[in-house]
Parts: sequence; C-alpha cells; structure tokens
Amino acid sequence: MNILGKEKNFLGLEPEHSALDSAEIAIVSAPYEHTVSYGGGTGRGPEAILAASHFVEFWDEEFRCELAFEKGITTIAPLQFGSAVDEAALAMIEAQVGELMDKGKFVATLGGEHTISRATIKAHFDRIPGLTVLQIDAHSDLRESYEGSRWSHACVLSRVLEFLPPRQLVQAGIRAQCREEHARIEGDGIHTFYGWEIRQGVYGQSWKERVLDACGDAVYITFDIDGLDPSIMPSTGTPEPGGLLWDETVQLLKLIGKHRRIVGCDLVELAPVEGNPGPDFLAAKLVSKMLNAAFPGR
Ligand SMILES: [Mn+2]
Repeated sequence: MNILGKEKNFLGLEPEHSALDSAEIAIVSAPYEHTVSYGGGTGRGPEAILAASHFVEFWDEEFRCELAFEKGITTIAPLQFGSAVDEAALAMIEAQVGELMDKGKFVATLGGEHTISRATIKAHFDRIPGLTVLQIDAHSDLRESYEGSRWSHACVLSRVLEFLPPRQLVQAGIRAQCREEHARIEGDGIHTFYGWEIRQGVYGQSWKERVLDACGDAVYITFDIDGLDPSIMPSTGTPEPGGLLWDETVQLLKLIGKHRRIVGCDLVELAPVEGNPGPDFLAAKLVSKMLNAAFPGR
C-alpha cells in the first residue's frame, strides 16, 4: 500500500507523523464518480480536501490537542478504479478499508459520491458488533433504485440496509426524499431527524442529545457534505436549503465522541468549484474535527 508524502498528504505532515506503520489514523481517498444525478465533480473531492488541509492548523483550540502529532495520520495513495464500477469498485474500497482496520487503524475515507459508503460501512459492520451508522445528509438515500441503477448515490443507504438492521441507522438533516423513502423510515423504525424538525425546534435545544440517544455504543459517521446548508457549503452536486450550520455540526460531533465510540467515518459528495476554495477548506477542517471528536481521551 503506497502512502502520500508531505506535499500531498492530509495536513502536510512530515514522515515521522505520517508513516504507515506508526500512524493510528489512516486517510483513504476514494475519488469514485459514476452515478451523479445533478452537478458533477465529486471525483475531484479527495484531492481538493487534501490540498486544502494544508491550511488547517495542527493545534485545535477547541479540542486542545495536536492530534496528528499525538496519534499520527497516514494518507494512503488514492484508489484508482480504472474501468471498475458499481460492485467491482466497492469491493476495492472495502478491501482497502478492511486491510487498514485489520492493522488497527482508525479509517477516515474521502469521497467521491456517496455510493462509496456502502463499502466503508460494510468493512466496519463486519468487524464491529452492534455498529450504529450516523448519516448526516440532506437526502435519506433510501430509494430502492434511481435512474435505473441500484448503485446510485441516491440509494446507498438501501444497499447498507441489506446488512445493517434499520434500527441501527440514525439520520440527521434530511430535507429531500420521495414518498417510498418516507414510508420505509416509518415502517422500519429508522431514527430520522428531519431538517425542518431541527430548524423549527421540535426537539428544542436538545436535538443533538436526541441524536446521541438514538446511537449505540459504536458509531460510524457517514457525512454527506450536502447535509450542511448551501450558504456555507455550495460545492456539492445537489444543494438543498435548510441544512446544518458549522457550530451545531461540530457540537454534535463532539457530543457523540464524548459519550460514544466513533469507530470510523467518511466525508462524501464534495464537488470542488474552481475559484472558490472556501468550501474545500471547510471540508478539510470538518475531517479534522471528526478525527478530534473520535479521540476525546487521547
Ligand atoms: Mn447522500
């Protein structure tokens, strides 16, 4: 497995803090883009996040640590899918994430379209009993198929629910779905926190605690960047108004990390816009915050 050096790795780390053998954290890049439905560009997401991460501070003033120096973060060279699509591409991602987990690494995967999370979640599900998946997303992604494909990013959680019990799925920020998805949520008892419920104060100030309550001990976070409000995150293929803002998102991550075990994560669907680097930097900082949240005790 090849790793990226200081010029291209996450945070621009020197070898002593980014070696494959010693780092406790591994960044996987899955620049997979095959079933985009509106705006394109997610295939360039991982590279843009890694480039922007060089402007993220090592010291986190909120978590009060330099996680990269304390744990080490290695960045694996991006997966190259060639002509592999759908199940073949997912098999490559699942194999790499699984191999790193078997080496004892905490794995954070950068997408790519949301389809990739079927693979990263499966790798975690097979190794961690009772896994909860916390999905932050504008879309519930529970269609059975979309535009003729079962492997569309719009159905990725349907593919996950082929192995994950539906009560172990928690969704937050949802504000676009079709009738069949709503019926599935109601019928299967999926914990879904809709954007309008959060914004209109249905759960009061405590919506984040309610999300926490719905999570079991071990939590995998799949973060679709379109879960954030387009005012702070315009660089995504399907922007939806009414999304999560920065501070409440970080507070949620911090709360989950304090009371549960965050065992892995991904960040998907960033579609970088030429000439607007701000959202790429936000995404890089969000990855850093997720990692900090995952290691609260250090
Ligand atoms: Mn999604």
